[in-house]
This record gives sequence, structure tokens and C-alpha cells, in this order.
Amino acid sequence: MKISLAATSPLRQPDFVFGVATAAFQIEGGADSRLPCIWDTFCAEPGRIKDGSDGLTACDHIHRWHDDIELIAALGVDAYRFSIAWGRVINVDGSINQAGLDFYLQLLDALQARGIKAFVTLYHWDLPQYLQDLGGWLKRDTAYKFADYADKVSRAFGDRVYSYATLNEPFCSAYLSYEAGIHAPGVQNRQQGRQVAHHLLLAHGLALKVLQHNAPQAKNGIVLNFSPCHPASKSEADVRAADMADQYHNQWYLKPLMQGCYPKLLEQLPLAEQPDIAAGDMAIIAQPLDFLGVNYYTRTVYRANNKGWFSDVPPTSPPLTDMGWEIYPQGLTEVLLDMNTRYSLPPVYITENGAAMPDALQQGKIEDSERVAYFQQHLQAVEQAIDAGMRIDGYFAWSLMDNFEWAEGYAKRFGIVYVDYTTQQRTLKASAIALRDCFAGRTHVG
Ligand code: IFM
Repeated sequence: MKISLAATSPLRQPDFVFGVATAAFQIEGGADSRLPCIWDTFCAEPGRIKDGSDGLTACDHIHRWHDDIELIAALGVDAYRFSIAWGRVINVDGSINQAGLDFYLQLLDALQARGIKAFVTLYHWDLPQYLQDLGGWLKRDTAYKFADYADKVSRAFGDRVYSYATLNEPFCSAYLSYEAGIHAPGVQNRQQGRQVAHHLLLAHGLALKVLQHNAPQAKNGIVLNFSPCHPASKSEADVRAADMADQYHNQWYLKPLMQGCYPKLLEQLPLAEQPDIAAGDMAIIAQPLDFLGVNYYTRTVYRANNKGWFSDVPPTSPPLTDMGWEIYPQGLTEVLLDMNTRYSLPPVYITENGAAMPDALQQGKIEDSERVAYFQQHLQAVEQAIDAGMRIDGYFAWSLMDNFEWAEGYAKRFGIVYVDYTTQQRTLKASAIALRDCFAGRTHVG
């Protein structure tokens, strides 16, 4: 099982960055040494997490980080993308929690010592619960608190960080958390979802300014997730529904960043469902980015519903991942080229791409051939976008290791490294070996 790059592949360029990614709440554990966050609260509510699990221990990375860094280094990656738990580094009174900060400083130093670039995400969904109790992302003030957190952290990290992303997938923190109600804090209210989206984007803009000032050497940007929206049929209604879904789920986040305004669909929302936008906000949001992170997993199919809105049509036929997501690599080329046509983009990194599969450890091995094929196909999709003229500077596999997959708990395994949650033993899957060999072989053109 191999992942191979063509001799002429643009991914063989020496400055193309290959990496693996994780997020704090999904791997760290060590809940006793940080403040509780909204996901701790959510996990404690019966029925929220499919397997009833939580993030209290997760992969115990907080205690095993040193071995995990060795693992990352052994994969031969150029970069490691991870997130900072806000509630591990900042106390309730806004002061720095030095022990928490030291954890990340050690990690950053260990990465630097091994020549691995650190891609740091400041917010990957784990809002401290005390801030939620004050109103969370519904309150404008949280955006300012986020900028303050970004300020303290970026000063402390100095020049150790290669790249900062302010937010990971604000779509999830807004839509899944406040409209679909399937992520913490589990609310179902459209106006709140739109307001949270706006405050998250504002938080991004405020923090970006701080990062550009404190860490001008770093590439500072944001990570968004995209799923091409396809109509279920050629009917005018379905085509329109798919376009609305694209505006609502994809362009809602990208257009404000690129052009300083929301998609037209905003005007179609009843006034009571529109977010409050203060004068000057859009200019703060639309500051130039050093990079845009693109996360891609699958496409989504939509049909018109009887409320004049759109409904998704879940895929039923293979190939599907263990999440039930259609394997659709051409969708990655499609979203990339589509956004490249619409906007004047900064350099792009594919900051997440991967698949959950029903992996099993058999005689000490995990033969995840479907995941290997998934990576092969998606790397080719990236190549095609570059060949079509787009600038893409790197690719990160999601995820380094199996971890807490949010509302799905630990049942869904996205890792290229298998985690036995009883022993915390890590085992390279065939996909990790294939990626490692691909990284190692990429400089030998021909
Ligand atoms: O595990 C998540 C990650 O935290 C954010 N992007 C999608 C992944 C898979 O669902």
C-alpha cells in the first residue's frame, strides 16, 4: 500500500509543506490542569456524545507529548498543526497560567529542535466555560477577550511559531453549535447562530491585528472548512437550494474575509434572524490574510424543502467513510478552483483532510487501505488545483492519531496512528507508513 507522487508533481517542490494535525481537546486530556470548557459541560449532559465519553483523558497527550513529538518526527513531516487550549493558558482573571503556557513552550521548543514547523491554532472550539457563562460567542465582548488571549500567547511564544490560525472552522462553532445543536453548547436558534458567526469573524479580525503586530514573522490566517454544495436534481428549485446552502455554509465565512461583506442570502433572512453588525466590523474582519487554511472532507447534496430553504440529502451509496461521508476527491479540486475564481486569495494550505475508517488492530497491524487510497486521491486533487494555476503551499493529514471525535466520541477513528485507549499505546497504521514513505521519497524526482 503506497502513496506515490508523480515525478512532475508540484507537491515535490521543496517548499511544499507536508504535515499532520490535531486539536487540544481531542488529544490532550489533562482536564485537571486547565479550566473547564464548553465541551466538558456538553459531554457531561446525557445523550450529547454518542458513546457517552468525554475529553478528560483523551489520548493523554498532556503526559505523553514527548513520545508523540518523536512519533511526529519519525513520520518525516515538515510541520505539525495543533491547537492551544485557551483555558490552559489563561486564568479566569485574564492572567497567564504559567504552567499551562510552559506546556506549549516545551512543545514548541521540541518541534523547533527537530526542525518541524509549528502551525498553531488559537481556537479549536474549546471556549472556557466561565466565558460561556458570561454569554460566550453571543457576546461581542468575547471577541475582545479572544484578542487579549491571542496577545498574551503570541508575546509569550516569541518567534517559535511558523504560523498562527486564529480560528478553526467557525462554521462548526456557529452552525453546528448554535443552529444544528449537535456541538457544544447545543443550541438550535438561527439568529444566535448568525450572531455567533459574526462575533467569531470579528474575533478573528481583532486577533489577526494583534498577531501581525506581535508575530510579524509568522504566517497569520484562519482555517475554514468547505464542502461543495451540489443539487439533488437539475430542477430550478434544487439548483437554487444548493446555491443557498453554499452561501450559508461556505461563502458566509469566506466572503466577509475576502470582500468585507456577507453573501446576498443575508438579505433574505428575516430581520429577526440577521446578526447585529456594528459599524467598522466588516473592515476589521476583512484584513489581508497571510494564508487561508482549507479543511476538506466531502461534498454535500441539497434539495429544496417546503420552507423555501435547503435540506441536505445524506449519501447512501458507497464509497463512504465511517462517518457516512461520501468519498469525493474531485470536490476538493472543485472548491479550491471555485474560491480561486471568486476571490483574490492569499496562499492556501490544506489544513485538514482525512477519513474515519473502522480500523481494527490485527496481529499488531492496521491495514487501512481505504484511508491510503483516500490520501492518494486527495493529494491528486490538490495537484490538479495547482496544475490549474492555484497557489497551494501545503497539506496536513487529519489526524496524527485517533482521538475524541466530538459528538461521535471515540468510536470514529481519523488517525494515521492507532490509539488503544486502554493502554494509550500508539501503533502506526498502514496509512502512516505510506505517508511517511511518500514524504521521504518526494525529493527524488523521477
Ligand atoms: O475532528 C474534526 C476536527 O476537529 C475539525 N475538522 C473536522 C474533523 C473531522 O470531523
